[in-house]
Amino acid sequence: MRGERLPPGQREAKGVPLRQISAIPKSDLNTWRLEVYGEVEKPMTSSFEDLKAKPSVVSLSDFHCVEGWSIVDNKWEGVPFKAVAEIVKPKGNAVYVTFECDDGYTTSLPLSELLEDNVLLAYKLNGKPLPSERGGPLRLIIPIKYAYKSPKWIRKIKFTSKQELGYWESRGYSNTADAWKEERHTK
Ligand SMILES: Nc1nc2c(c(=O)[nH]1)N[C@H]1C(S)=C(S)[C@@H](COP(=O)(O)O)O[C@H]1N2
Ligand SMILES: [Mo]
Repeated sequence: MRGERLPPGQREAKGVPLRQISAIPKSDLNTWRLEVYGEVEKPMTSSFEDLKAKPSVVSLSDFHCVEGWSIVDNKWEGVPFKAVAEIVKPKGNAVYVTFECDDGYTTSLPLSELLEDNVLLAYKLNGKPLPSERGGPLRLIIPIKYAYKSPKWIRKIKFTSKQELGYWESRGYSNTADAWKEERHTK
């Protein structure tokens, strides 16, 4: 129900829980590069400086883990995903996008859902540089989905014609993961 503050079955978290499949990766911003490739006309490699020079937006949203906790009122700041899509020019057969992260984590989403205004490649949280434990230097934020669709430590973004199943999605978690429809597990 959209009238409720939190999606069904969610409670406000105490503190800020962290979730990752292994150790928190550290990276050197001077040598860090984001690679955008796959089914695109203009593959791109960006330094952190290049990304920060692009027009940024601020988006306030709540954050929902499939385990049942939510963190409300997060002020994320970064580059809208659709701005990156406009630069790399997806080919006609690019229908999905896979995110590849420094810890080996992966997740994927339909390109159409990534083009919504509130989907960000975020590098700031609540006015400060995104801390490494929260996914810095760069994470995706897609507020409508459970948080396993918001990958931390993104290093590569791959446009694909077929959907590649992500880490949790290949372990029984929903591939659509809409928090408001309570899509937690594979049916
Ligand atoms: N790279 C990476 N991103 C990830 C994960 C992960 O293990 N590795 N876990 C996901 C899950 S299950 C959740 S709940 C959120 C947790 O984000 P937080 O640590 O900022 O609270 O990150 C998501 N993104
Ligand atoms: Mo999660």
